[in-house]
Amino acid sequence: MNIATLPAVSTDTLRDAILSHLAYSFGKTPEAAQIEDWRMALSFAIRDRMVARWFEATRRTYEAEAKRVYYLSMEFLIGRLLEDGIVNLRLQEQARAALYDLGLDYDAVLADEPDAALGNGGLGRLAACFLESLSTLSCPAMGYGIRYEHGLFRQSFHDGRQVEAPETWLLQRHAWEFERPEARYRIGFGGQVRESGGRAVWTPEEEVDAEAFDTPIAGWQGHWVNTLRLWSAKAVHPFDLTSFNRGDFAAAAAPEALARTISRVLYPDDTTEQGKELRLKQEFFFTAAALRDILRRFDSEYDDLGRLPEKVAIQLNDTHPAIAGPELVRILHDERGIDFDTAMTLAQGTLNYTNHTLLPEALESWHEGVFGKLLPRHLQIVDRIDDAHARAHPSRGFSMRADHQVRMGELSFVMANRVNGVSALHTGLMKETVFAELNALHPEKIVNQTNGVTPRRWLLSCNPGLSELITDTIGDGWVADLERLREIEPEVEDAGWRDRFAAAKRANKATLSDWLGETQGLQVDPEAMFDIQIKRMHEYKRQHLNILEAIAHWQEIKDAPDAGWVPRIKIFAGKAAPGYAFAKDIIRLINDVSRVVNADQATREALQVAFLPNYNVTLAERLIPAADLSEQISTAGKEASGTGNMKFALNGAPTIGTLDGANVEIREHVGAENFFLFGMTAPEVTARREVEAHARQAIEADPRLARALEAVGSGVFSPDEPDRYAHIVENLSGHDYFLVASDFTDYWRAQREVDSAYADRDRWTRMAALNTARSGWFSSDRTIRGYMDDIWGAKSL
Ligand code: 26W
Repeated sequence: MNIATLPAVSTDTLRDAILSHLAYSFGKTPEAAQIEDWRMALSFAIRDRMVARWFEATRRTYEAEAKRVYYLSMEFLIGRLLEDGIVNLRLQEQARAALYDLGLDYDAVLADEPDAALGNGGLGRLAACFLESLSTLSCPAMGYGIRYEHGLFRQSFHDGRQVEAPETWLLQRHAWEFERPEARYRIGFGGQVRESGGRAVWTPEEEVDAEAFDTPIAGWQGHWVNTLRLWSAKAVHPFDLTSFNRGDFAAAAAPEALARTISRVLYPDDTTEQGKELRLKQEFFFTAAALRDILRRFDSEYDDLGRLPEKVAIQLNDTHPAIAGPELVRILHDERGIDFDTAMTLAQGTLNYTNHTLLPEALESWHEGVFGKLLPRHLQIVDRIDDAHARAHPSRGFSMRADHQVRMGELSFVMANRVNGVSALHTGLMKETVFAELNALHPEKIVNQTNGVTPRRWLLSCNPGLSELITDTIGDGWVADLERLREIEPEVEDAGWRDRFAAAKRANKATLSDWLGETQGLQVDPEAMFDIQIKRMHEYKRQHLNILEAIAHWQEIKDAPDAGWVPRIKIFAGKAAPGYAFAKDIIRLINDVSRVVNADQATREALQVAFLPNYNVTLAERLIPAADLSEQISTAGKEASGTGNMKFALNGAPTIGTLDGANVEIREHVGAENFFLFGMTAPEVTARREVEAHARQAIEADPRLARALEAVGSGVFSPDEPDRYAHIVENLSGHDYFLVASDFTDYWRAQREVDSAYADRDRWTRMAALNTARSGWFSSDRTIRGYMDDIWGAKSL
């Protein structure tokens, strides 16, 4: 079968395929079918058209003895897969028409699919975008992760407070996985290590099986299909009949329940490592299973482990799979008999590590007690790795084993061939801060790979209106070569074209307004400016700076209601880690402000505030195309990159932001005149922290800020509990580590510039269109090409 053209699929063919799956795969007649049955039947019909290419990709990779890329990640924030499959196979028209013929609404069938929420935020979504780009670039690759039974918790609000509930995606049938009972590996924990015959022999005391579930990941045009292999934990002996026979049913079921715990639920923390043993168990479980699977495949092709670095590139998505270093050395040395130094060198030639955060509390380090109890042999190997590195670098001043800890950042760095940051600023800060000494010892190791996002999901699929205009203007080559968006730039000078651009945005805003009305009871004027901040809740992301500006804005509107304010709706969405009280209080404050401001008849035409519950990939796809303003307001030096910022720019929403993470590069690409910059730079942030009472000073210098804080502190938004937010005001007037007070005045200034720019519709449309035209570089295809060339040495087939 030649790979060139996909067999054309007509509406009739697809409709018949849906009907046959409905009957033969789900045993349903059209009359009896539920919406889920139709969704599953359509999904199977689409999946069928991926399978041939999947087999082809596997066969060609073996045939070419190609170097393989393995992406190890604790998180894959996939979202929905049906529309992504339809869009990548270019079957929208046929799918929509086929369902229409069957009396079904395309959007309603798609909306029945639950999100695969197997991630917390940026790191997990990046992994999902990377897999799609790896397939689009026909790069032989596999993702390895955990098949959590429960993804990121469902968020709802009770009296404005976040309430968490278990996420239950697997309660509905899942069309996008193939169970692989034959791909099953025994994973051990705990136990003893003893010497025999000059070799260390580890005898685990607890064992669990890792069973594979494969998901096909199709790229653009479905030319190539790679595999995402997720491991599910299964009991070695699932049922204890003896206990059952003596009536102890709980004991009988215990083994199965205990084993399942390992892949039961995603840890909902995205910045603070909890040091929980189960988390380390999860990290070792999927990493060890992945290495087993990788070496089984390698052994099936090659008989010289010396070629491992030549044929295999493993990417560690942050330190979460860092145990891969010691585990690979253990297998090569303890099991395969390769001497320690060679085993270490082979591992170092195969592994690479991406750092996604500089937040000290997010850098994983395990107490040697917890680590040694669970992984006694690995602790010994970490010590030998640390000793070997110390011997090679006697002048070094650090140890990965300081203070009875196992520091996973340093371990990953030492065991990696290449270490990369995720934006130019972040990579620079890595060299100056957390990895300064290691960078000095290994100046060649750290490289930058600025993040990217897949244009298929984040433009073509979620914004068909704008995509159509672009394709009408420059053809559809941009979908696989996003920097071709530059070709629309000359059209921006044409008033007619600008009108079509504005009309596409306007239509998206009308669609969102209808949805906000139907689902949130919000009456929103699509003419108003849609000002959106959507991301995980965290102090460094400064959602509290945003709501403080909203409060000051509201107060100013009340002072001068007829001052010709630009109507604006501030939309927030984002989850807080369940244990992160301050972030949860910011959510509650925003909901309290929203209640008061939206009920204020005098001001509600000019300003509304809304916090949408249960932010996830699908909600992002609904909000971003309708955005006018992208809020990227983190304290400079704290957001490693950001990827939402890229999605907004691509969808024609200018940014108000600081010089942080990839904002710096977005501003360079779109032009300073198309970016609303404010705030201190990273070096200024460091200097400002040294200033005595910096927050108090800022508040005294800005009566607008003082007044807004006063309102929060005195209970204007919590009349039934006036001091509900006293601790937030105290923090922002005192320690204010993230410099909300010090950046407020400039943020206010920038927001007023946004108002005047938005009021000049033609100027705004130009800025918005130029953001789209000049953001092509932020495609994850460009990012993956960088990894292939600079880190993996992998080729497209
Ligand atoms: C141990 C708990 C934990 C879990 C996840 C700590 C840290 C994480 C992630 C590294 C947090 C994360 O998602 N980082 C984000 O990664 C994105 C992709 O590179 C960046 O764009 C964001 O700036 C960064 O915050």
